Amino acid sequence: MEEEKKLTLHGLWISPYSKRVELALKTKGIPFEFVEEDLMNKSPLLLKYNPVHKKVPVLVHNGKPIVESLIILEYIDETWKTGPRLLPEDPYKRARVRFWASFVDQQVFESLKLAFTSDGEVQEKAIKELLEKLKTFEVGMKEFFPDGIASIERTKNLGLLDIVLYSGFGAHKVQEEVLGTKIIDPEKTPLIFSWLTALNELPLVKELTPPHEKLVAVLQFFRNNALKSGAA
Ligand SMILES: N[C@@H](CCC(=O)N[C@@H](CS)C(=O)NCC(=O)O)C(=O)O
Repeated sequence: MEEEKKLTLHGLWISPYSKRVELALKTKGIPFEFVEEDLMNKSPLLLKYNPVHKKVPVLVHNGKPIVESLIILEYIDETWKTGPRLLPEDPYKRARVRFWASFVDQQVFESLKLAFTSDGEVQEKAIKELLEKLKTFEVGMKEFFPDGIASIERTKNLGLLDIVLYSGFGAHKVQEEVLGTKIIDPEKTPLIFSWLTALNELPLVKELTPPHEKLVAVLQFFRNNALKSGAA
């Protein structure tokens, strides 16, 4: 019975998607066990729990698996109503948050991934598109930040959009070092820059962010492998 009440997250320390779930659970103060997966040698449990995508993260609650990070975040918010809410109560505001979370998850991440797995003209185009999409997101976010600037006060109760933005760009300095170009520019996207700066100051975020040099090494390794295998 005790075993059934366990909450387990199958994840990977470097995965931005897995980080989303860790952040959400810790923000709400929900205890869980973390199982580090090896994606080169997927565990039978991971394949059993996520037979369709075979990806992390998977959250297992009372023996039942939940997959896909955005769906997991909503499940957490609906199941543990205590602590800060990840989504607003108002249905219209919830819809707006979901819209922008999906925009970042699909559109912005797509260009970011392409920028890391390509070079030459393909990479140049991907970076250009990434910056355009970030600008679109910046303009859209004025709906949530009417002053056009974010502060620690505003971001300390992490919501869904904070988590999604952090998971993609919390380590933007690492990404900029590996790509050799600025992504989060305080001149071009001042709101996103101030937002990420505020998020990176939060003690919980600092605790969950791996050291800069370690991230640079892994990202560089990932990029080199992708280029070698002609991923783009
Ligand atoms: N849409 C998924 C993406 C998850 C994902 O891409 N996970 C990666 C790690 S960052 C993975 O498990 N990859 C294994 C594979 O592709 O075989 C989510 O939001 O959870």
